[in-house]
Amino acid sequence: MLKTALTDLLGIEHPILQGGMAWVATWELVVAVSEAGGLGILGAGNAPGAYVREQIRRIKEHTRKPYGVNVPLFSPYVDEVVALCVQERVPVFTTGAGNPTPYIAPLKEAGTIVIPVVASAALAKRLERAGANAVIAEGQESGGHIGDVTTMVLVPQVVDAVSVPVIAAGGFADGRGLVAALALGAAGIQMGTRFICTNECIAHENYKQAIVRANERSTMVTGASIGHPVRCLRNPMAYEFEELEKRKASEQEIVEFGTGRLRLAVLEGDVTRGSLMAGQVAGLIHEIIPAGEVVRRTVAEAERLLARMPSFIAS
Ligand code: TUI
Repeated sequence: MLKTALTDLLGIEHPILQGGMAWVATWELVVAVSEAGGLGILGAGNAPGAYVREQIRRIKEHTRKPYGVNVPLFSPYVDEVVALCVQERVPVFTTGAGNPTPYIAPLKEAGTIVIPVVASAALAKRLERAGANAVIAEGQESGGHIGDVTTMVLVPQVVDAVSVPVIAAGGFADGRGLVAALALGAAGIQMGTRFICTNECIAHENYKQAIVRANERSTMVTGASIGHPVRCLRNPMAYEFEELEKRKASEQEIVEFGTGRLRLAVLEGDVTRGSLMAGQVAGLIHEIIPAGEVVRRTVAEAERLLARMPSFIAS
C-alpha cells in the first residue's frame, strides 16, 4: 500500500486518479476504478445536466467508494453541472481548460473536494488561494486539451508553488511513472489514455486498438491556432485539421470542422474521421486489461521499484 497526502485527502487506497475524459469516462469505468481503490472520475464533457445526473445515479448504485466528476470549463452547461454536483454532494470535483474560481466556494460548502487541472504554477498558486483542496499539474504530453509545459518541468514547479497536494498528469501509464511523480514531489498521478484501453471503458474497440498500435510519435496537436490545442493520434482527420489551420481558415470554419469528432471516434469507432484524443504515453500501452488491473499493476510495480531505491545509495 502507498500512503500519501492524496490517499489521506480523498479516503482512497491508492494514489491513482482516472482522468475524467469526455464521452469515454462513463459510470462503468468510474465504478471499476473506484472499486479497485483508485478514484474514478466521470467525464461530463459538454453534456447537459440531465446526462450527468443519470450517470451519477448509476455510479451511486454500483459503488459506495469515493468518485469524482470532471467538467471542462468551456462546456455550455458548467453552471448546471456544478449546481447538480452540489445537490448530489459529489465527493470530488475536478475542472479542466480554464479557471474555476467562481465554482470553488459553493462546491466546498457542499462538502465537495475541489481539484482543478492546471498547466502553470501561476494558476496553481491563484487557485490554492481561492480554496482548491489539491491541484492536478498536467503536462503537454497529455491527450485532449493541453497546456504548453512538459510534465517533467511543470510538476516540481507546481509542487514548489503550493502547499496543497499535487497530482501529476500527462505521460503516466505504469508504476515507473508513479515512482517518478512521487520523486518530483507529487502525491499521486492521474492517468487518462491508460484507462481508455480497459475492458470497462465504453470507447469503441477501434479507438482502443489505435492506441495499442501507437508509438511515442503517433500523436499531434490540432486546434492551437484557435486557442484550443488538442493532442490526438495522427489520422486523416488530424491532417485535414492541420491543413485548415495552415491555410488560415476562419475560426468558424475550424470550429465547425472539429465539432462532433470525439463522439465519432469514441462511439462509432470512426478512426478516419474521428478525433482519437490520446497522450504521448500511448506508445507504452500494449494491451486491453480490466481497469482494476491497471490500478493494481501500477501500485505493485511502484512498490517493487521503491523497495529497490535504497540500493542506489553508495555506502
Ligand atoms: O481538460 C482537459 N482536457 C480535455 S477537455 C476535453 S473536452 C472536449 N474537447 C474537445 C472536443 C470535445 C470535448 C478534451 N480534453 N485537460 C485539463 C487541462 N486543463 N489541460 C490543460 C488545462 C488548462 C489550460 C489552461 C487549465 C487551465 C488553463 O488556464 C488558462 C486560464 O484560463 O487561466
